[in-house]
Amino acid sequence: MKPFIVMPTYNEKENLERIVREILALDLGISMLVVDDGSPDGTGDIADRLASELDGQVFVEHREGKQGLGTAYRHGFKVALGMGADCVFEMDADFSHNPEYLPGFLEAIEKHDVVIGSRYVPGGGTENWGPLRKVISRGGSLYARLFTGLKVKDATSGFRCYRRNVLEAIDFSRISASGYSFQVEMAYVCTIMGFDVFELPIVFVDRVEGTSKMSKSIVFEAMGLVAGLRRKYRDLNRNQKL
Ligand SMILES: Nc1nc2c(ncn2[C@@H]2O[C@H](COP(=O)(O)OP(=O)(O)O)[C@@H](O)[C@H]2O)c(=O)[nH]1
Ligand SMILES: [Mg+2]
Repeated sequence: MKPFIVMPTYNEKENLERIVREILALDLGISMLVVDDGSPDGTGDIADRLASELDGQVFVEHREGKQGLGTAYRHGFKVALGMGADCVFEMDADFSHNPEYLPGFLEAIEKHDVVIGSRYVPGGGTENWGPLRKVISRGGSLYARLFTGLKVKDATSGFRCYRRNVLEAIDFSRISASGYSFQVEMAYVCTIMGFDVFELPIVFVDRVEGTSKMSKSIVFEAMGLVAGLRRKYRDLNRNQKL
């Protein structure tokens, strides 16, 4: 197994070094690919320093200006596959996604095509979130399930792992979401294509350092896009390449 973590960053100078070192200290043979969108706070320089110190374990892609989470992942997947990844993780830099879950993900991805860290299955949950963020997340998951018929309970979760063959089967030029709705679109496409999507319970902890990039426009993009998913992919059948 050659696992890669794609970690998008935008202004994560307080978190990046610590999370990278914590993940590598687990000694799971995981490589890390940071995709930084020209963070004004210098996160990209920290990533470069880590990449040269931890040569062969940490890699960096720099993009110009904030282009959204979805496009950062699309770019990162392509690069990680090009480097020979067998499975690719999505993971935030802000410690909301606890590195201690990584061994459980690696075990689960041996048996499933996609593993989603889920707050809304038994054993999962959230910590330190205010009431508004809870409502947005719960409401978002429910909204996604109602509009798309998805069985996945936490379709907006951004802590995931995909097997290589799943990412290779998807034509990313068709995935339109640039922001967080990317997660819902990916969960939907994977399900319709007949991949085995497994939800692993996780407790999501709100970030302590730095600030969230969630915004009203991201929520609105997500609502519109999710509502149109069924129609957009009505030609897509099980076991068919996208
Ligand atoms: N490269 C890149 N990373 C982003 C962008 N937006 C958010 N991120 C990163 O994506 C992860 C999740 O974002 P975050 O603000 O924590 O979202 P929240 O947890 O939903 O509040 C963090 O590591 C962010 O630094 C973006 O436009 N480009
Ligand atoms: Mg976060």
